[in-house]
Amino acid sequence: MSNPTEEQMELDQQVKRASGKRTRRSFLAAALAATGGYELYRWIDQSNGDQRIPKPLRKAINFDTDVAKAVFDDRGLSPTYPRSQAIPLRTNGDFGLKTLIEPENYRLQVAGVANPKKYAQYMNDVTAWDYKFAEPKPGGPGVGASNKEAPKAPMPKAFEDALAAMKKAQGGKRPRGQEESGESDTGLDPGTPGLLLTMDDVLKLPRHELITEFKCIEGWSQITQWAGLRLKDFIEAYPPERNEKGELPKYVYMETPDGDYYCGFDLRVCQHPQSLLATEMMGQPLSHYQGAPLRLHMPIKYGYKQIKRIGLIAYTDDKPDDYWTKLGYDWYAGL
Ligand SMILES: Nc1nc2c(c(=O)[nH]1)N[C@H]1C(S)=C(S)[C@@H](COP(=O)(O)O)O[C@H]1N2
Ligand SMILES: [Mo]
Repeated sequence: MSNPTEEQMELDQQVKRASGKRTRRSFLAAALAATGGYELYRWIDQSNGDQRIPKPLRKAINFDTDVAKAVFDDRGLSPTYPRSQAIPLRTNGDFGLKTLIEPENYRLQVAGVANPKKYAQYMNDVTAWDYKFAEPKPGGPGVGASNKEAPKAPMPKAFEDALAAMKKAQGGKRPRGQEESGESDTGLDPGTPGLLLTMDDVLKLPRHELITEFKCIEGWSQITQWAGLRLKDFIEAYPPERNEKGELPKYVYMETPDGDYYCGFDLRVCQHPQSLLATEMMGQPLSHYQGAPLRLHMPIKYGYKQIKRIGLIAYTDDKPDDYWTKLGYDWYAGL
C-alpha cells in the first residue's frame, strides 16, 4: 500500500474531528428519535412483508431523512474493527448479476470526466461497448441465485408483456432494466462520450483495506474485511468536469453493465475516505454474487446503495435514479 499523501492525512484528520462532533450530535438524534420518528420508521420497516412503502409514509420518511441529514452529517467515520471480528458477507440481491461477462469483456464506463480526450481510454460513445452478456451455465455462477433474503415481489403480467415488447423492439440486444424497477431514468444516452477502463486501469490506483460493518435495511449487519481502492482516489484520477461557473457536479451515478441495478449518490459522499470501490473481500477476489470485478462498499450508507458489479460511473448534475428509491425506499439511505 502506498503512503497516504499529506492531503489525504489532512482529510482524514478533518473526518476524525467531524466524527467527534457526530457522536455528540447522536445524542440529539436519539432525543429526536424518542419523539416518535424512530418508532414510525421501525414500524414501516417491520410491518409489510414485501417491503413496499405506501406513498403517504414515504413523506414521513423523507422528513426523517432531512432530520437525519441535518443531525448526522455525511462526514462522520464509521467504526472499524479488528480482523478477528470479520466474516464473509452473505450474498443478498442479484439484480444486475443474472448474466455473465467474461473478464476480458468487462469495461468500466466513465462519463462526465473533465477533458476526456486526454486519456488513452477515450471513446466517443461509451454506451456502444459490447459486454457480450452470456447466459449462466447449469451448475455455474448465475444459476440458483443466493438472494433468498432479497426483497422481492412477483413480476406483474403487464410488466412481463412490456418486457417482451421491448426485447422485440430492440432487435436482439439485451434490453436494459429487466427487473421490477425497470430501466433507469438517468442512464446514458447512446452517443455519450467518456472513458472505457479495464480492471488493469482501475487497479493502478492505491490499494486500500477496510474492516467495517455492512448494514442492510432488512435488519441484519455483518463486519467484513474489504480491499480495493478509494472512490475518492478514483475521482481524483478521473476528475469530473466543472460547469461554466466552475462548480463540480453534485452527483455520481452508477449502474450494472446490463442496467438492471443502479444507484445515485451525492458527490461528497463518494469523496468520503471510507467509500470504497471493492475488488476483494476477506482476502479473496470478489465472487460473482459478491459483485465481481468491482463493487461499492460504503459503510455510511445502507446495503442497497452498495452496488455490486459496477459497469458505469457517471458524474452528473441531475439527481440520479436509484433502484430501490423507485420502489419507495429513501434515496439518501444514510446511517
Ligand atoms: N447489482 C446489485 N447490487 C446490489 C444489490 C443487487 O440486487 N444487485 N442488492 C443490494 C442490497 S439490498 C444489499 S443488502 C447488498 C448486499 O450485498 P451482498 O450480497 O454482498 O451481501 O447489495 C446491494 N447491491
Ligand atoms: Mo439490502
